[in-house]
Amino acid sequence: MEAFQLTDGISMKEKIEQLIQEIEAFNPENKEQLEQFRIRLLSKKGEIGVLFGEFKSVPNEQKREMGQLLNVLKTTATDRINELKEAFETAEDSQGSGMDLSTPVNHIGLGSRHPLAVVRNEIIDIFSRIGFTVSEGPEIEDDWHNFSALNFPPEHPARDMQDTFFVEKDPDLALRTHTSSVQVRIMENTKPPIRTLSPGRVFRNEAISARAHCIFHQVEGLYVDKNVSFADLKQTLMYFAKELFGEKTQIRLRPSYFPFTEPSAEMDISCHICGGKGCNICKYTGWVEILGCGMVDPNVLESCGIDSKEYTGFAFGMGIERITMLKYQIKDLRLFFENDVRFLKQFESAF
Ligand code: 2NL
Repeated sequence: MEAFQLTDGISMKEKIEQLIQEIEAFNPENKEQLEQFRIRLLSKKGEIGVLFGEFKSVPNEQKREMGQLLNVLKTTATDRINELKEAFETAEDSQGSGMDLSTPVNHIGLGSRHPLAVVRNEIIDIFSRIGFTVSEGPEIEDDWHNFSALNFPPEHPARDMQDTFFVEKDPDLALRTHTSSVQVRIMENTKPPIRTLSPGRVFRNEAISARAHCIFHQVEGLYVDKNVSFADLKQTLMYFAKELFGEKTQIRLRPSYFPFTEPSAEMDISCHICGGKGCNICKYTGWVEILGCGMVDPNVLESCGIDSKEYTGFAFGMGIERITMLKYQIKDLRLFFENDVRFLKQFESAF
């Protein structure tokens, strides 16, 4: 049987074999040559397309063989062209695009600790030297741990929506307004002696200003044991004040009131800026207030399952923002929360 002839005088089989050979030997110098080759063979009116077009004229008895050959031709062309294209692209990625692999990476500046973290860690260090350990608890609290166990009367203003962020009502869940709630949890599940420090974030519904924010940070301390006295409280806080503000620091306690302590006091330190002579930091009084404290109210001990006839305790609480502002003479509380690097950079040497 005679082979099917094409119009240019050679058989279709020969033409296909020629093309396969040419494809296998094809080695373009660049992407443009490769693209020309692809258009010549594989575009709509390309040579392979034309051959497929002529397939309908192939005699029936040769259709099977020609069909197979045509398919081999098409896959050989497609595979070879894709393979060459990929090789050009890989070469471009590693050098052709003008990228210099020896260029140093962008310098990422070293960060520094936030001033609030620096001061919090300093406070933790001071108290850990006299046996206090750090405790933590949830930021969303129930009414018992935030208020009731701490002797807050039912009509206390802090229980009002005006002052506290409630998450749910009946049963109440709120963002904790102090970290005393952590210490309630500790007392509930620890047998005294207890010496614990609870640093953390607390929340109050306040208008934001230079002196107030709805989020701030506290450190509270609690010591419960047999025979803990007000003298122990005073001595502990004097040690703390001298460690944090310097050996020459004096303290004084003024009577105050908290629902959870009795008696209660506010502690001032002698002004570390003017040494007591009077300046605008201490408002010309020579003293600055730094914390609140007192003897744990027996009702609180009992609420937490501690026998108030056997045990006594003292507690204190301070705002970390306030202490940090005093220590570094920061005038506006909002600076702590803006994360402006120009502010944060000023504390690079603080630790
Ligand atoms: C302040 C005053 C204070 C306490 C916190 C406390 C905790 C328990 C029992 C009794 Cl579990 N008291 N904490 C006591 C007195 C004062 O904080 O001005 N904070 C910023």
